[in-house]
Amino acid sequence: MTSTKAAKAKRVLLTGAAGGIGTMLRNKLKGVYSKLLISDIAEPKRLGKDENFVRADLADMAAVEKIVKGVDGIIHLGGVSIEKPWEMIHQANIVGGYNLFEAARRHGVKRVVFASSNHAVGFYRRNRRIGTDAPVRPDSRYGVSKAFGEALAALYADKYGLRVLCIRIGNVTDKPADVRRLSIWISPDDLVQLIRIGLEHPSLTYEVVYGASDNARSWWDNAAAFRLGYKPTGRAEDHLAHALEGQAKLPPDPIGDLFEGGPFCSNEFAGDPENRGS
Ligand code: 15L
Repeated sequence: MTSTKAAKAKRVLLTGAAGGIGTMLRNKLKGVYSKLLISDIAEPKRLGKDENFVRADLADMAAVEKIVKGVDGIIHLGGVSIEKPWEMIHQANIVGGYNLFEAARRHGVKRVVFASSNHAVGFYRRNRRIGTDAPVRPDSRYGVSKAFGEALAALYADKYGLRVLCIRIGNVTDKPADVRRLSIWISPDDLVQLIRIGLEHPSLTYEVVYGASDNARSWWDNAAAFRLGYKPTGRAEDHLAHALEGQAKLPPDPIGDLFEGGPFCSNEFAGDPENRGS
């Protein structure tokens, strides 16, 4: 996607700007959307002089309304991004997610790209291939919060006309870190491509897609993304040696290895693996 004048002129808010993905994407997004406002609960470590940062706690509606006011589109990466105790997930992802969508509605924001996660469907078994129409099977409280975010996004799209793309992100890094990531990896450039589809595609209303590159071992049918014109350029298998090297450093995880969510599934697992998952 080349940067058009219209795209450049959009006022875009990026939440979660100090987090892992936010840090990776800030510069790339700045090249596309020159009016990029970035926000997080804490100031990013290396904040560029030309970056427009406003601190906001997503659990504080008044603060969220302030950052949302006057923007055309939001890339919502903010919140807790791994498994944590319920109170933390509840404040940042459930209350924070609601505040974000509700503030967007109140201020007439047109589009939201919601960073969902593979952990909304982590309890599917690895021998299955699933589309985005498969029912959610969260593998963690974190995964539940992402399923909640997708449902919230659907409500705001269907009832209030917000245009939303939910991206079930696999794992964003320069190279896949281990064998599981060979199936779910997405390059930063491919993620930017999906974000741009969410903020710019003319006929998008509400869609869930997988945030994955062109991975030969993928567990996901990403037809919904391809229909929107997504053309991933990253290929996990090009980094096989790197992934195998990373895998060799990991402890064995026989339960996690059964399911797409890996360690998020084996963490706190107290069930019978024969009867669990789908
Ligand atoms: C996620 O959703 C997390 O945010 C990230 O830290 C990774 O754990 C990733 O999933 C993954 O599944 O590898």
